[in-house]
Amino acid sequence: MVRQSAWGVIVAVLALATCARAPKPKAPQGPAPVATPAPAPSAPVSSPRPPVLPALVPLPALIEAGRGNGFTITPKTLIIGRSGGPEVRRVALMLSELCRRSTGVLPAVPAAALAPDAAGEGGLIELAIDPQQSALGAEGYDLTISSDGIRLAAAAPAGLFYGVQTLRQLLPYWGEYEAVMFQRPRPATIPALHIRDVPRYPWRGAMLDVARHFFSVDEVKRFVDLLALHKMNRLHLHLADDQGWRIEIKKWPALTAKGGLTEVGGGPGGFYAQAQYAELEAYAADRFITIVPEIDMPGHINAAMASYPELNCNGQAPPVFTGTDVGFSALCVDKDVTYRFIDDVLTEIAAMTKGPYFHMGGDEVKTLTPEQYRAFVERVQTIVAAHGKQMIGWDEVAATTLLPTSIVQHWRPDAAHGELGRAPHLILSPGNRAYLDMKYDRDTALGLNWAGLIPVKTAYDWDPATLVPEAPASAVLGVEAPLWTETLANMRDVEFLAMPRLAAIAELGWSPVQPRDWEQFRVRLGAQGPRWTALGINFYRAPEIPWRH
Ligand code: TNX
Repeated sequence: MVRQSAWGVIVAVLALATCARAPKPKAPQGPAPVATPAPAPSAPVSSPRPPVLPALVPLPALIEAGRGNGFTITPKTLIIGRSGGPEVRRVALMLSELCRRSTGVLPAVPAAALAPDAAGEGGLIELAIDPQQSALGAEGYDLTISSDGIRLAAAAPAGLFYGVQTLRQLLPYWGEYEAVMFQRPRPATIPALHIRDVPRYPWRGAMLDVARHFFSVDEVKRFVDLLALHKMNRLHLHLADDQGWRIEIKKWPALTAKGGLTEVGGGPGGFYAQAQYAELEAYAADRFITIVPEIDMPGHINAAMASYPELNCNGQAPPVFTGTDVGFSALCVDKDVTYRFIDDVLTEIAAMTKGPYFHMGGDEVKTLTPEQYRAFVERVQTIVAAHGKQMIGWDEVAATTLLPTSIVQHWRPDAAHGELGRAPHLILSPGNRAYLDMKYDRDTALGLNWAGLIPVKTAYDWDPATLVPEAPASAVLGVEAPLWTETLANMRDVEFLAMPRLAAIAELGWSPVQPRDWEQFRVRLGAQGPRWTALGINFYRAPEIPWRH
C-alpha cells in the first residue's frame, strides 16, 4: 500500500502538470503500476507546494512533498546498505561517487553492518533490500528524503539502482562533470520528498545498429550510460546486417575476418571479440541492463554470405556491400549447411549472453516465397529454443506460427494489426513514433524519413497500451527505440538523433499514463539541459523545449 502522509502532502506529479488536460480514457495498463493515491478526504484542497518541483525523467509513479527542508550531504554523511549482498554495496558505492562529484564530499560506505539505530552525525543514506516491499516488484523503489536522512528501500537490487538514478537527478547537475576538483566541499541539499515508483512496463529498451556503422566497446558503453540514466533495462544490439558482421564466432572466423571489416560508406568497420562482448555484458549488467543480441536472418545477411560461399545457393560469394539498399540478400534456406551455420552461431552467442533472448531479425525479406519464409522462421525458432533462448523477431515473423515464449517487435506502422494481436508477446517500436533515426524535421541533416518526421512531441505523445488495440494488454512487454545508423558515423551523430527522444521513449516505458502530459514533460525535459551538457551529450536543442542552461 502507498503510505498516506500528513495533510500537507500533495501529489506533486499533479502540481507538475503545468497545463492540466482532460483525463485521457482509461487504458489497460502493463504490470501493476503504483496507484497515485487520492488525497485523504479531509485534506485541504490547496496544500502547499514544495518550493522546488523535481524535474525527473522519467516521471515517477508517485511524488509527495516530504517534511522539513530536505537532506544536506556533509562530510559526516554515511551511506549504508542495510541488507543484501555485494550488489547493494556496489549500488551504494555508485551513489557515494555521485555525491562526491556533486558536492566534493565522498560519503563513507562502511563495509561492516551498522547497528540498526546507528545514525551518523551527518545523517544516514540508507539503502535497504526490504522483503516487505515485495509489492514494488523487482524494479520498483521507495525513497524518503527528510532532514534526518534518506531511506531508499526496494525488494531487489535493481530497484535500489533506479532509486539511485532518481537521487542522481535530484543532485546538482555539475556532478556529471568528471573532472571537477572542489577547493572546498560544496554541500548540496536534496529536497524533502517521498517517491514511490514502479515501472509501467518490464521492457524499456533501445537498439543500436552497430552493423551499418561500427561502434567501439567504449562507445557502446556510453550508449549504455544514456539508457541507465533513464531507467531503461534492455540494450538491443543489431550485430549483423548486409554491411557488416560484428561478433566473433570462433567456428566461423571469416564472418569477422572478412565480413567485419566493412561498413556503410566504405569505412573500416570492426567487430567485438568474444572477450569484448563479455566486457559489454558485464558493464550493462552492472547497470541492470540486459543485452539482446540480434543476428538478422534470413535477409540482411550479405556480410555472412560474402564471407562463406557455401551459404549461397549458387555456392558463390557475393561482393561485400557498403551501400544502404535493403532486401536483396537471403540465406539459402534449402541447404542443410545454413541450419548448421545458424546452430553454431547460436551455440556461441547463447554461451556469451547472460540474458534469455535471441533476436533473429526476420525483416524485409524480398527474395523468398512466403512459404519459404515461414518454414525458415519456424525452424530457426526451434533452434533458438534448443539453445535455451527466447526468440524475438521483427513484426514480419507475426505471420508464422510462434511459440508461446516468442516475442514480436512491432516496427512497420502499417503492419497487419490482426497478426500483431495474435503475437504471444509484443515489443512496440512503431517506426513513425519510436525510430530514433527518423529526422526531427525537414531541416535535420542526419537520419532518414521513410516513416515520417518525428519531432519530440510525436515521439512522446502516444500510449503503448492503445497502439495495437487488437493486442491484449498482457501481451505488451513495453517499448523500444531503435537507432539505425546508415547515416551516422560516430557517437556525436548517435547522440544527436537519440537525445532527447530516447528520454521520451524511456518515460513511455516507465511512467503511468496518468498524469503523463506533454506540456509538463517539455518542462522536465528542458531542465535536463545542464546535466546533459555536463555529460557532454550532443543533444538536439529542439526549439519547442524550454532548455535550461
Ligand atoms: C528498416 S526496421 C529496417 C532497417 C533500416 C531501417 C532504417 C527494420 C526491421 N528494418 O534495416 O535500417 O528501416 O530506418
